[in-house]
Amino acid sequence: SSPDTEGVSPELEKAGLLNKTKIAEGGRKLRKNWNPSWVVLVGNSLVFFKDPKSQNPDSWPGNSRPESSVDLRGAQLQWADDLSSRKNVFKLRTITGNEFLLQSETESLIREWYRTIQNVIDRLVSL
Ligand code: I3S
Repeated sequence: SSPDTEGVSPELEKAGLLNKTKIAEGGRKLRKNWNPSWVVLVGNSLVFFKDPKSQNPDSWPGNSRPESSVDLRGAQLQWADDLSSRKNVFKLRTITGNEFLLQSETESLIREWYRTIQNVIDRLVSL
């Protein structure tokens, strides 16, 4: 890392490839568009990348910047197999009314993501 960012990078909690679609923006429904996304849980945020090579915050803003990011404070998670024909789907709703579906073919993997994100949300409530 460069000297001016050393020591201030938030802790990287988890990173991996999930399928993602945004289904609402500010409470307004959007048309689904599933895409693979490199998802990084870091500090209070879930950060989405197109490029799996940029998960390390020390490389930001390197050759691939985040596509978008989500503030987990006040966010809500729920299993959402009713919202998709896909299996292993959960919905993440931000406090601003943005909604995402995240999905993996691997049940254990999506469960681990759910648990880890929920832990961060819970931790933020008590701060
Ligand atoms: O919940 P929906 O609207 O049935 O979701 C499906 C559609 O959005 C479809 O797109 P178009 O209707 O724009 O062609 C997507 O291709 C599907 O992937 C969506 O359903 P799943 O079950 O994959 O979430």
